[in-house]
Amino acid sequence: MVKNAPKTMGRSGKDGLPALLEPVHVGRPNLGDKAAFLALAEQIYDSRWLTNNGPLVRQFEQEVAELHGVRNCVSMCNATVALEIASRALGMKGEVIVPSWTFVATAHALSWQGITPVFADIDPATHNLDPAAVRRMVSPRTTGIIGVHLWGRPAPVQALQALADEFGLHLMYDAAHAFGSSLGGRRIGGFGACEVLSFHATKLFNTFEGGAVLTDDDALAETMRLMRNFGFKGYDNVIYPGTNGKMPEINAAMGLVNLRAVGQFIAANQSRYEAYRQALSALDGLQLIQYDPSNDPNYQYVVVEVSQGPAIRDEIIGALHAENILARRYFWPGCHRMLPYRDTHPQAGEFLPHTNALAERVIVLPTGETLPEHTVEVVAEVMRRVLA
Ligand code: T4K
Repeated sequence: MVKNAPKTMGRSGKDGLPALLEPVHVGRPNLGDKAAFLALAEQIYDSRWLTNNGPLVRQFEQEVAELHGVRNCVSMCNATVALEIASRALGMKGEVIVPSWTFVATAHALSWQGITPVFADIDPATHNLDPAAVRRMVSPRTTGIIGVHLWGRPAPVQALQALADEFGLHLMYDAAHAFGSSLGGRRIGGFGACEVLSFHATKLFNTFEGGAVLTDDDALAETMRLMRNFGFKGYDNVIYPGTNGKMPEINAAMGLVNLRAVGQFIAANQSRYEAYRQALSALDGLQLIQYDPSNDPNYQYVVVEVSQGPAIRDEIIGALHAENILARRYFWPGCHRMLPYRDTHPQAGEFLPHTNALAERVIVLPTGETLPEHTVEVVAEVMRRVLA
């Protein structure tokens, strides 16, 4: 918590200090019970079993699989490696269609393996892949689609599945943002051939670093278990050119503790989201993204669109930073305008009008349990000032 933070707003205050004395971040980690974590850390230390499919990893995988109602949870060291392993295990190659409007790891996981990510545009109302845009990008070299449940809001799973079936493509999801979210009562994690979760420190639910692939396909899960452990099938028997994607025990310990607090993390996010919604509702030219409560959103991302365009958006961000509120422009400028894609796909932007437009409008605001209470007021005041 920020201590002794003045209630006065802005640098215009008489002391000239920022409204928050310590920086407030997007992505401050949510933490469960410290004593429970330390007890597990001690257990790991005493047992001298630190990694390589240890008992806590196995327990963690079982609990995550049960929570999501899937047969297999294959834990990994992070979601980027999980995306690499899952796409490789599915047999994706050539071209794979992804949104450009995502964290760059979605695209990098493919290009790292010599697969070409082909960027399809989004639906500006949902920020998720637009199935009609995906259809336009299918070519004879396309082998798959990776949908992203951006901000934890479900991708158009039925339409994407229909496209995958029509063209004979592999379909998987980057569900890095979606822990705890569902679609019509069904948890995200069970769609497509498999789904990848991120347990990075900045996510709703973290294991310090970490990730997992969820799937009902036992054979696919078995292949991914081989791949994450150098291709070893038993002692001395390597049957595949694998990598090292294993989750250590200490990460699983953090996961087991944080699993018990997920409800509390979501409740804290939801109350901050509601506070932002009320505080920003009176401001013209701003639009807070909407969550459908029936989908049990995790409210981990507070995303605002600024209709006046990039100059005002950037002015707001500058003014928030001046008050120690470190708002972000996730995922500006879009993967297609980052290297290497800017060079390898110079024409990509022509197919991405909604991505390009949204990239100039978004602001992501801090939220979560540690958010100092008056941050929302300060944010609203700063925005009112700049918009005026
Ligand atoms: N797919 C999607 C859609 C993703 O969003 C991500 C990750 C991935 C795949 C890949 O998942 P992993 O391989 O990471 O499991 C951050 C995260 O590093 C990244 O995991 C996340 N998405 C992305 C949205 O955000 P940066 O470069 O913006 O992080 P950084 O270092 O600026 O941290 C964000 C803020 O969080 C900082 O202002 C400070 C705060 N923070 C951060 C850490 C690590 C803390 O307070 N404590 C911490 O320990 O990428």
